[in-house]
Amino acid sequence: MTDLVVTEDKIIERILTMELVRVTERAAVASAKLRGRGNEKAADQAAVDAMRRELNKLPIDGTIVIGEGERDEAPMLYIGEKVGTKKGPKVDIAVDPLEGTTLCAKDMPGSIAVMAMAQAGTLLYAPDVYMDKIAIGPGYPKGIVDLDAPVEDNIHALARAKGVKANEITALVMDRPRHADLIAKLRALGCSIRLITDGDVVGVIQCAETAKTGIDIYLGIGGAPEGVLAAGALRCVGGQMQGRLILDTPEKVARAATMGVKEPKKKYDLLDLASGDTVVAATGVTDGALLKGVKFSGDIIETETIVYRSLTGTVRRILGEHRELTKFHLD
Ligand code: VTB
Repeated sequence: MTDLVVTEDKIIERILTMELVRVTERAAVASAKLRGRGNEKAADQAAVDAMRRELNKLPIDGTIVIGEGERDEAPMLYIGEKVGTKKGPKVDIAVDPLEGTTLCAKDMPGSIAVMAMAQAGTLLYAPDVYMDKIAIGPGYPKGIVDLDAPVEDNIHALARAKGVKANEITALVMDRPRHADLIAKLRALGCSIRLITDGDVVGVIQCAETAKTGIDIYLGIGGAPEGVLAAGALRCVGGQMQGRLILDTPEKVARAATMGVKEPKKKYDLLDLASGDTVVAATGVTDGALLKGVKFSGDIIETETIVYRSLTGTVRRILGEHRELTKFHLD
């Protein structure tokens, strides 16, 4: 199912797959302690601190390619920051220490701690701008939907391939005013629309698990960093995705250019977003469709983590039981 286009030199040490679990677990636990406190910044900072501490213990020579922002606006996990012990392979790291900060601050479903690791130079250096995205799950002919095709054509093509009517297709869309036109078109087709308030990393992943989630297609505009993280997971399960950065001001075009984006209007395919052996790990912070949130029960802290590895197509779910007595949260 997975696309084995990765050359030998792009394979990362598989032991690192398991190492990512600790990183997202700890970020999730740290932010979960601030669930429902109405303080997005504090919850995010807790996740950032914990993630950075754990990343720096890994035997990697890592560079943050997607992080908390540029150096001047983010003191930690900024784009370009070096992480790890430096005694190991050169890798790209993409992080969203707390994806869905609002969800966490309001104790609503769907916030996660998520990161991706891949061989250096294989993840898109996406600036923190919007990305127009389209994604479907595995099992469809390649190119059946296209970011530039009218939404009606995409839905009809997908419905035909699935052997259903257009009004039996379910699309996942972020509930934003910018999607009014898209939503109206989907409504006119009679599609079912699952609207989400935040968290489109999971949103994209959900369209690859149609049998479980009922979602056939992800459509609309979300964050570009989230797009790259989701692409890493889709590479593993074998779906299709396209994305285009929304660089609608000369400043954004210039900033993207400094990050290596030469064609501002380029339509990125899954393999442009994540071309190497990519590992993605996510731990639930609040309960959600993909993962259970962190559970505090007495001295025991329970976590659920999912890890995707594109090279092998392996998806692992890891339940953790952590004991605070062992100073889990300390160095
Ligand atoms: C999404 C979503 C995030 O930002 O990418 C979105 O995954 C995009 O930005 O959880 P807007 O909120 O401006 O629409 C989040 O909602 C928050 O980071």
